[in-house]
Amino acid sequence: MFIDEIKIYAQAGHGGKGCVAFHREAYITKGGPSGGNGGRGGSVILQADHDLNNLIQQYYVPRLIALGGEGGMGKGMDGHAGKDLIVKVPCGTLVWQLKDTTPPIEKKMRRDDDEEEDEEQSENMMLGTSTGKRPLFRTSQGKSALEIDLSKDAEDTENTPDGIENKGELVADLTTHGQQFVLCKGGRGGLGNRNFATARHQTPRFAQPGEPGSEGEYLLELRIMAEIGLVGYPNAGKSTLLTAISRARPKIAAYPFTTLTPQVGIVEFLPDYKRLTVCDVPGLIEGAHNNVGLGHEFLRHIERCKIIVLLLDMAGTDNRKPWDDYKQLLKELELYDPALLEKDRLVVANKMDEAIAEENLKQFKKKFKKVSVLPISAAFDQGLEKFKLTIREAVEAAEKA
Ligand SMILES: Nc1nc2c(ncn2[C@@H]2O[C@H](COP(=O)(O)OP(=O)(O)OP(=O)(O)O)[C@@H](O)[C@H]2O)c(=O)[nH]1
Ligand SMILES: [Mg+2]
Repeated sequence: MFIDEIKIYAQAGHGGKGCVAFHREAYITKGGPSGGNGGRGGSVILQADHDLNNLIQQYYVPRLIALGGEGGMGKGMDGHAGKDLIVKVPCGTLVWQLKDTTPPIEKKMRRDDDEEEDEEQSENMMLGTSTGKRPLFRTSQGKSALEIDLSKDAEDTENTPDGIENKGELVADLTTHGQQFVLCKGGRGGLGNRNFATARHQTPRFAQPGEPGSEGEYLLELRIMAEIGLVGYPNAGKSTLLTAISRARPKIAAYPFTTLTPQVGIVEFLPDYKRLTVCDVPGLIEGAHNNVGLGHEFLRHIERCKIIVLLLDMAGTDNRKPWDDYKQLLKELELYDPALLEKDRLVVANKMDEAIAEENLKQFKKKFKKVSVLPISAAFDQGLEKFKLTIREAVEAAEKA
């Protein structure tokens, strides 16, 4: 299963409470306050990891809850801090905050304030209109029912920033291996009573409670970090090309939509061992923006690519025309995000081993005189060295720009 978007709930640990205690020891009278501090709560931390390629772990464990801190103890002993919960996510994960992380206690206090204001307002309303908040019963055909204004509820639910449709606010983008982001910070531990002893108040019989940790709902979205994105119609040979130039082994077959999830391969260049990552996304077809085929869903994975390779089937399998495919692919990319067309593009003609391909390529060049096309045959290893060199040069040029 490939998961690239998942909603999670995270809650940091509560701080431990401070202790009220007094020192007791033989021959020491009035030993004074000795309550230790509570430990801080554990935080929920996201850490980017290049060994992961999707968010499947969060699919199985969508509630990330860190441990609380221990309370303080007598004899001046501080409580243990709660252990941080470090959650590994793939590089390229974006974190969207769906709900605020205000500690529940603050929320409650705010809510109480609001309620007081509401009560004042409703009193005014009651004075203004006689019906006020009185329930209204309607009778029809001998039956009576309470009238409820549903339109108000509908407005409320429309405005709430909930659900995956509304992504909320972007709070982090984890791109490099080892990068950490504190999703929810653990609550502070409370101070024990020994902190409150003063010359005038030598026996404080109070201590602080720990503070609650922050919590919230988040949406994790994976946008794969690859330098090159392979885009093409189904059966164009994207997976065959990826297999030929890297050690990735995606499934290859002569039917459309063989590849159902994005696949990443690493191309290694000798003699300097430079590495480039290539991402093969499931095929696009006409109307993908209307969710035809696998739709636009996987195009998010080429958003971060430096180069987009448009792979065309020059043999025109399934009676398709390469020039129509080319136009359609550009149109679908534009419909997804016009910024994709501003990226550097490389047009590659595949299946040049087939008889009809030469003729099609000539016609294609006639129709698009300004577009330079690189002919290859992925299945027969033709033109692949040139392809690898071209993508390397293009990536280096894009990096310099
Ligand atoms: N003759 C010829 N056939 C090829 C070439 N490259 C790929 N094919 C064939 O085209 C078919 C589809 O190849 P895939 O690599 O699965 O195509 P894809 O673009 O990944 O397709 P989807 O995953 O369905 O989007 C397979 O039967 C391949 O053997 C080529 O250079 N020449
Ligand atoms: Mg494929």
